[in-house]
Amino acid sequence: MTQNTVEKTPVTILGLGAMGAALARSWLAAGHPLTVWNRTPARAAEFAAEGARVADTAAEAVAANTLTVVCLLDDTSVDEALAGIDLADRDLVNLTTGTPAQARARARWARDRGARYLDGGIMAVPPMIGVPEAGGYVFFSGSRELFEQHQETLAVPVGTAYVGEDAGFAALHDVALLSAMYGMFAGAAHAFALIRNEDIDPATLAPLLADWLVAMAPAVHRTAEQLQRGDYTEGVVSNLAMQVAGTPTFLSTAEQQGVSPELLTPYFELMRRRLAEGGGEEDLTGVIDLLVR
Ligand code: FVH
Repeated sequence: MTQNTVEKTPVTILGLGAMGAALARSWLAAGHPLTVWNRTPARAAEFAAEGARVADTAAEAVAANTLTVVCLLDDTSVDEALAGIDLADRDLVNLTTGTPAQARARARWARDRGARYLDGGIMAVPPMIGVPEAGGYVFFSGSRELFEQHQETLAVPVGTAYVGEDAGFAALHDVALLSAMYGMFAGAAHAFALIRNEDIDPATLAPLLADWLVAMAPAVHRTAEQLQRGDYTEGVVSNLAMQVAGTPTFLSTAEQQGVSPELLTPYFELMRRRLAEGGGEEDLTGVIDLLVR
């Protein structure tokens, strides 16, 4: 073991699925002493050859180091993996995707067991781990003290973005961004469906689609400004009345192409409702108020 290795914070990781394995390898590559545990032992065995200590049980893995990173399938898996384990004086960083409520409950649960807790939402897919130029990062929330103490270690696999003491905020940011992503994928699915039965190569549509989505994305900054001011008519480029007038074109085109409009209609319905309420001169921002119950 080199002097350099000795100085790196030892890390325990619970969960060696696609994401956990990528995280584990990046800490190993950076010279962090690593203890790993996985429910299915076969997945952990290969890490021994890569320099990790393989624990037989989650309890043994947690006892091995102060800092434990959890990256399991869901909150139920975390419950099952950590059941009955002594967490006193441990630093628990949970990167398992969950809801804000689950994160807050887990923070209370950890505190009741004497652990410091940080929740994380991973904004990256496994191939982005350990590749700084890929732009991945993790939202963290919960104990600021824990975050600041371990930031250097946590930043080894991907970037870090601390979003507050409320343990639920990382999950909330994570789910907000991923929800927007699904909206984008839904739009792209509709676009590809429109050309599916035509003599148009999807590979020629793809770059056009990507460039168009990138060109439109900065509109979210105007949305944020309008929400801050409470005035949705400020800086409007394409008003709601004009956009609603255009919706029959989209629906007719879908029908003519033999494509179900089911991904578009819920959004169009909200646009029509806002127009009916008098929002014709506004941007699409008014739709947000219709969503908030
Ligand atoms: N992979 C991705 O693209 C996304 C990117 C954004 C973040 N997500 C979240 O990361 C968590 C882990 O995801 P993953 O990709 O590693 O998932 P899997 O490859 O399916 O591995 C799941 C691991 O969880 C273990 N596990 C499942 N159930 C239990 C349980 N009841 N007790 C203990 N461990 C459990 C599973 O173990 P095994 O099946 O090998 O025994 C894997 O280690 C996740 O929250 C994503 O939403 C990934």
